Amino acid sequence: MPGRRKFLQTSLFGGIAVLLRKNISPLTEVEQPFTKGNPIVISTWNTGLEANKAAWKILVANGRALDAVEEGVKVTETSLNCCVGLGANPDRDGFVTLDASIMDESFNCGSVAFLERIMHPISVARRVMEKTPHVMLVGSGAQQFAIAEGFPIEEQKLSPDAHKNYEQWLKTSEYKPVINIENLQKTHGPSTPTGQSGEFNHDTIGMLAMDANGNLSGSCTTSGMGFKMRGRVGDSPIIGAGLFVDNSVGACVATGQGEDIIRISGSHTVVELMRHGLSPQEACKKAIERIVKIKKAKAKEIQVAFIALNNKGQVGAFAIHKEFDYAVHTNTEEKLIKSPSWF
Ligand code: SD4
Repeated sequence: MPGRRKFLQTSLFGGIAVLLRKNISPLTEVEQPFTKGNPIVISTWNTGLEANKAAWKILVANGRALDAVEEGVKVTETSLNCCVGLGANPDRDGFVTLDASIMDESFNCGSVAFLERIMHPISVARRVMEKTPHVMLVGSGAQQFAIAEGFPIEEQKLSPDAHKNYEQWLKTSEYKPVINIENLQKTHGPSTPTGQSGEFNHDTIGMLAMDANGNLSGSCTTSGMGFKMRGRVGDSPIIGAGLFVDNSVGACVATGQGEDIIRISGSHTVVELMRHGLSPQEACKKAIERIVKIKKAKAKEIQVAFIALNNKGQVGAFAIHKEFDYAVHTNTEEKLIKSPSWF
């Protein structure tokens, strides 16, 4: 039946009851057989719920998936107390530096890296895609381009949360990324390894959408790992690592330890696995397995998660560690899904 969703349940009844109370679904695979006019948007982490709403407004009005994934993640970039954008944790020198990428249904793509003092790196990435002969601009060149395109230059100032986290981090000045998870306090207690006091310690939103014409697009925007070396760039702005879209197969976006996502060209790998017949869920799992094998015992210390959407409208995800959620919005439901994980 068109539009029918099939849910694969992986939890016991008790677990389901708890999760439903929290509006977190235990379901691990959503299948939405593609029919024209049946759009879908998915995004990483619980911040994806709000971002999906903005994307959905565009999809439901028969807009392009490309517009949806740009507008969606802009919501997260704007929320200054959040994990993404100018409100996020700085690098070890105390500056917030941003990376973003966007890709449409025709292999058009654009990205920015090491961009400072611009509120919406995702929109600058789109301008790079649409207005330059290049795919990627970085640092002062990216900022110069953004200003020339009319993007306002923002004040150089840490958000109150980021300021507090940075002060705390300076006490040891040790770069030791903590595993990106949600429900941080549940796992670490009130004093978390980097001093972060909120419910989560992730720094990224990745979003994938299919519009009413069956076209796919994706976006990814991040402040990168907090307290990174100045000039460090992660996977998010690297097409094929943080994000990849092939309209004839599917799309994938990544979050977590960027260095280890780059190592296996993560998002491209997931799309290639789907091309060879794996479901989005299986493809994400296989790519995670590859990272776990490479990292050996160190896999316990890092988080990586992939979410994927194929061109039939099926979605899936897989993470190294638990406490990775992703948000799904279809024409009948909006929910947070708990991703299955290696550990
Ligand atoms: C990075 N992948 O810069 C990003 C970080 C991230 O949640 O996803 N944090 O490596």
